[in-house]
Amino acid sequence: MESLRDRIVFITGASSGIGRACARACAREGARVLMAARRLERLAELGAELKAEYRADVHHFALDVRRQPEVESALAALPPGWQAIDILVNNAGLSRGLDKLHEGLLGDWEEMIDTNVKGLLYVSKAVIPGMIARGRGHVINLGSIAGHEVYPGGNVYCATKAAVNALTRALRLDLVGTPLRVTTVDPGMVETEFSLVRFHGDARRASKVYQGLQPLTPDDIAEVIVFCASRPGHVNIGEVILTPQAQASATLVHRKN
Ligand code: NDP
Ligand code: 8X3
Repeated sequence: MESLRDRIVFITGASSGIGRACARACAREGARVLMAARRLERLAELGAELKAEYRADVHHFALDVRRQPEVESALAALPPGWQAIDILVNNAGLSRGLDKLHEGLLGDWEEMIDTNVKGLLYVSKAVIPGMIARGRGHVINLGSIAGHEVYPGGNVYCATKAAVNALTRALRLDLVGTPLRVTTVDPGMVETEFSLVRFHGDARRASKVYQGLQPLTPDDIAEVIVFCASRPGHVNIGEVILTPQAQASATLVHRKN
């Protein structure tokens, strides 16, 4: 195992769910944690917690990954001590709606494609050249089992996560000959704000998604991310798929009652 101590880990979407748990786990491991999301007040709160609990070195800034100029300028404007990012966790992402394709909302499609695909590309492009120049770096993308299988109503979300899968594999090819590593972590059902966002704030519908089974927790995913990031430099974990024990596929889930 290689220590994450003093490594700079940049996590997009650190204001909630998996990103938030990842920030916490990295801080616990002694990493320096750089956090971005749109909800600044949540990042400030989390940063204060991590400082108090782990005496962590943290820095946060507001970022909408869909805005390319903003992504570029925010990363270029990082304080000098925060620019040498070692590990990029491309976590910011969302689903919107579960409609049949021919009934889907254009706004939902745009938001998913702009965030999950284009946002991931914009952030990657802003960070990876520095990693190459410094001769070290690890890109960890949050994919999904939705990138491996489709399910009814998943259409555009699944397509964005299939794109994340393709981009992860393509990036690994493009970086061959450099010391950089590229990983995709692809969970099944994780209880976060994901379903609340998918159903546009309908909490009752969101809670039904996890009824009758024990879903993964954000901490479960964060531990996998820490594991991938802390392998010795010659080890590249390409892809990790993890689901709740009761979930056999994107469409086959065993629920009690
Ligand atoms: P949450 O809704 O809890 O968290 C999503 C995070 O993404 C938030 O911090 C949100 O921050 C951020 N985000 C969304 N849009 C943007 C944006 N335009 N710019 C910057 N940040 C943004 O969901 P999860 O933690 O579950 O999701 C994290 C990742 O994990 C996503 O990529 C998701 O697709 C993936 N995933 C989730 C699974 C699940 O079952 N929960 C399973 C498989 C993969 P803010 O709103 O403050 O900007
Ligand atoms: C989230 C998992 O199955 O709800 O990516 O699409 S799923």
